[in-house]
Amino acid sequence: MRLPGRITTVVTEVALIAAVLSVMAVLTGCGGTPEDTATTEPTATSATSVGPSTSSPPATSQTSATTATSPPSTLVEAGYRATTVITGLRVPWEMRFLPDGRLLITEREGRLVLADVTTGVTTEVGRIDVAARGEAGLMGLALDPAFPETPTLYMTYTYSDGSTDYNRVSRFELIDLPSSSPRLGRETVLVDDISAGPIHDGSRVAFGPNGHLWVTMGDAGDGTRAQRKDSLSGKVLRMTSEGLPSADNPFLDLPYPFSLIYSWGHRNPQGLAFHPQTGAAYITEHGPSDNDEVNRLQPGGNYGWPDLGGKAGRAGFVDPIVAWTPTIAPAGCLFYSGSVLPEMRGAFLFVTLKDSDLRVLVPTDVGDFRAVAEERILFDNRFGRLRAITQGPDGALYIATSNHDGRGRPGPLDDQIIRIDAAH
Ligand SMILES: [Ca+2]
Repeated sequence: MRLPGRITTVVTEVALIAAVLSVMAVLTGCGGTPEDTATTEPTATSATSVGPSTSSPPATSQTSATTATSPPSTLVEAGYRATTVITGLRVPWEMRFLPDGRLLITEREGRLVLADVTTGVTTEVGRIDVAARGEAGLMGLALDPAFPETPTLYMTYTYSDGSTDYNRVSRFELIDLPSSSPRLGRETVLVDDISAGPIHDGSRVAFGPNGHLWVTMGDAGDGTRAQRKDSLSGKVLRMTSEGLPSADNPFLDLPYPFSLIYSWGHRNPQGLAFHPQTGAAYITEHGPSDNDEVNRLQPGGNYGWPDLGGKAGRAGFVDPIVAWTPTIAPAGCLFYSGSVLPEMRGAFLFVTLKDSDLRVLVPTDVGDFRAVAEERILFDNRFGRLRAITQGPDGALYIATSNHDGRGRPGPLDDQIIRIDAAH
């Protein structure tokens, strides 16, 4: 939208079939969701700590953990149809489809939710005892590559040791997976004691090619950490599913856990995806007031923060593929590989928080994304802040709003999961 020198297409509205509707029906039909009592906005100073043994919102119980939603609303724009499929979430941070088509969702305040995107029904799977201060809390989520034969999850979250907050990467068992009410089981901590803060916690987690587990970590509010190799902050980490450094990691000469570092000089990477052909990792990254970036990761690469931002062209540093000033706050990303939206195949897609839209970066070469041929902007300011995106088994896109995160203006349906497919 504000990208001089680049082919930028602001997609305009073609038809507005129906805006948000049935609002009252949703509100009156829920019968009290677990979040009904949480009426205060999260702020940088408020602490939310929820867990199995601590005080939970009063509405949380076995019988009220399942919530049904109203019939969906639909919005058509530029040949795409956006349909609200899940409502009433609180800051959904990551979503992953299970092989059976159900959608697993982390909420930043600590809840893990299973959703049926065909019925709108959500079920609480468990709660993590998180320190949900500012941008921190329960964040990244990945399924084991052998799921469901190996029914384990990997999550990143912020916790408190009583005086200080840290981020960690943990593996969790998922119990009674085939049932309608699976629940969280035993936790195994993989990486611990990573600096955390109310801002810049990174924490996107995903399995890449060859079974490597990748984790993004922000600078946790101190940019100098990004240039220090005795800190895991401001880094992208690569490890085995046991939390050990991958065998060909670039800094194996460093003592554990710093041997987990794959790339460095990052400020706050909020998106992580892998190229379907080359397998290369890509991140979206938040700049300060300038130079939000999309980066193609190289092993051992220094991406500049806090010394450099954007395309600085400095020896010893890796430039981004593309940078945005003013900033847009890019978040979850993916390479689209479905058949429902054929014109997006091979494109790099991401959602933005600040600019509140869906971006499509068409690469100059779909075989290896190194430059942008065209940037398209979809559903600009239609749903508010957007944090997560995933591709469904049906080939449709699913995006999640983040309007309850303290920086948005939540509507009655928020936060929502919205399916995007072709309008015809
Ligand atoms: Ca950079």
